Amino acid sequence: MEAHSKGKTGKWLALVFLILLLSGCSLEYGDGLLSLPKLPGEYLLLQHEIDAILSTGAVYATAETGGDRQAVQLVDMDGDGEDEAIAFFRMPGGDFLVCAYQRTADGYEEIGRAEGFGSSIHAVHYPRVSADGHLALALSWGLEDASTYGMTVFGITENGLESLLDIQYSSLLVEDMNGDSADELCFAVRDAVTGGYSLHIYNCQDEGYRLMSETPLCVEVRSVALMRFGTTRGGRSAVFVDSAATGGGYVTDVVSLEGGVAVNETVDMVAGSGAVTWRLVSVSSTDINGDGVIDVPVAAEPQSGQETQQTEARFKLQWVDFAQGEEPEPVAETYHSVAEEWYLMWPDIWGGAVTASRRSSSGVSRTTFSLAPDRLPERKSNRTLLTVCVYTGDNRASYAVADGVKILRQTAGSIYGYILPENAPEGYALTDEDVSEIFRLMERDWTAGGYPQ
Ligand SMILES: [Ca+2]
Ligand SMILES: [Ca+2]
Ligand SMILES: [Ca+2]
Repeated sequence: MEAHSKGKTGKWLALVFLILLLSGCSLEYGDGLLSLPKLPGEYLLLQHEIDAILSTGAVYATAETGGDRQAVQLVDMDGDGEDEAIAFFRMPGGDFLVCAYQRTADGYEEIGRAEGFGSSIHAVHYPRVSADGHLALALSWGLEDASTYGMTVFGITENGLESLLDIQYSSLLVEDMNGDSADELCFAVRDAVTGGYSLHIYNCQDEGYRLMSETPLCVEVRSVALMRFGTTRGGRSAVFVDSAATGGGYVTDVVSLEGGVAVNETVDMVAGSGAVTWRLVSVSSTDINGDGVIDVPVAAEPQSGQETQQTEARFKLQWVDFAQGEEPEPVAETYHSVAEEWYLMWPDIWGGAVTASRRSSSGVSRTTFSLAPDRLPERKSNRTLLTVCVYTGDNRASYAVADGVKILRQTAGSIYGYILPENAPEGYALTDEDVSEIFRLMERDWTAGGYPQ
């Protein structure tokens, strides 16, 4: 009886251990258990197959980034409603092994395997390859050159895992760009000889991924920072590619897809320049005014002022909608305090008459918006319109109370408050409602601050 009970306990412990192992490094990020796709029973049925591989000295492997990081993932690859299992291992010697299993009446059987060559599994994607729900397995490999990744896209066929595409790239977006219910793969690729970047769009045809279209990115691209999918002012689907620029600052390429042809809507056709999108500060394209069109942040001051630009001026951005063949359309202005992760939607009533200045002391930073001196000749009048105060450090709560600021937001490490002067210049004054409406935290602060963007 005792022995039986011990055996049972041992089995449960083994189960718990298995779950911990399977959820892999994602546990560290706190979402591992949430994203377990099914009950552990499915994993127990797999155990026999997995044990066979572990017994060769292999260990579980997990992806470094992305939403699909577990060592064992249950995914319906063929759209029949039954999940297949994909398992990742690191073999003795360092190569990676990926195995695919199909559910049978009493367990799982292997239907394919492939070996990987990278120094890590960077990410796992499952692009949809057809409207009927078939998925491919796209494995992104980390390479020794940290700015480049390798990708192998596998289809599951009767012959096992078959390679549909092998490519090296710098940045990737998986998205159905043309609305045919199958995902395109958009790669930013750096030319090893010229150093120039281009965007390559692949789609799945005839059971293979083929290059549908490609177009150069602007000559300023030093490294691609972020790619996102969205809609242009002209209503086209587009990839918005935000990049660090040679010579400093950032640029954006807006690449739309029209009739299967990629068109760069922001590049200067003659010089290949994307200077019209340049800004000094690290702010990404986003739908700043909430109208469904992605807007590109551009320096409010011309680029020629780069060397001498005042700190305050470089934080002012004009948000522009691009459409090929048309004048870019400004839709909003902001003041972005990137290091402090907040921004203001620039009030229309301020126009070009208001400047910003910043002072920092221990644990407090104050950004003051004032009417420019030439707009208010009487010297003694108060020119201040708004001061945004950011408190950090251990004493932040008591400092904020002592200063008598009104609190806007609190995050894990910062308190954001403001002061409105009592005698602000007429015509430019803001109300408390105005301030709470125009003050925002930058999106990347969402996880830390819990601000519902
Ligand atoms: Ca299936
Ligand atoms: Ca598509
Ligand atoms: Ca917009």
